[in-house]
Amino acid sequence: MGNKQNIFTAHQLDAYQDCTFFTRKEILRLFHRYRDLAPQLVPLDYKSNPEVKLPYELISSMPELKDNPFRQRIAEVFSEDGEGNMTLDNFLDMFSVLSEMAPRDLKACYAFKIYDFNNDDFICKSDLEKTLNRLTRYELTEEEVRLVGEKVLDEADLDNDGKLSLEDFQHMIARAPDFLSTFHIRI
Ligand SMILES: [Ca+2]
Ligand SMILES: [Ca+2]
Repeated sequence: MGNKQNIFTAHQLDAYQDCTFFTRKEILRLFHRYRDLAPQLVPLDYKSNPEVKLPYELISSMPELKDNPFRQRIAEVFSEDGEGNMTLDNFLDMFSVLSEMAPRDLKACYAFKIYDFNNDDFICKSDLEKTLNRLTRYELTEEEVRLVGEKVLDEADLDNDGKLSLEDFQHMIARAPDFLSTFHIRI
C-alpha cells in the first residue's frame, strides 16, 4: 500500500490507530473533516504537533452532533480544557468512542461521565433529571421527569446512597440500553 499522505509521520499514524478504533484511512478522513471546520486554523502538516484547538461552536455544528441533546456535554467530556474546545486528539477520541466499533462498556463509562453534569463522579437526582430531560427531548413535564428519576434511582441505586456510582450505572444500562442510544454515531 502506498503512503502518499504527508500530514502525519508514520509513527503518529500508528499511535492514532492504537488509541482509536479507526483505520489509517478513517483517521485521515477525520483529520480532513476536522480541518474543513476551520482551514485557516488547522495546518496540513501535523508532524510537529501544532497546538491547535477548535472552538466548541464549530465542533457542535457538525451533522453528527448538532441534533444530539448531549452535544455540549459530549464535547466538554472529550475536550482537554473541559469546555468543549477540541484538539485533533480530542476530536479523534470522541468519534472513536461514539463509533459503532467501540465496545459497550467503554461507551457506558463515557455516558456516565456525560450524564454526571457536575463532574463529581456520581449521577445524583439532579444529574438524572437533566439527563432524562435531554433523552426525552424535553417532552416530559417536570413532574413526570421527577417521577421517572425517582423510579430509576430506586431500581438502580444498589447501595442505597441516593445516587448512582459507575457500578450502579453499569447494572442499570444492562437492563435499560436506551440510556446509551444517543452515543452511537455513524461516521
Ligand atoms: Ca454528579
Ligand atoms: Ca448508589
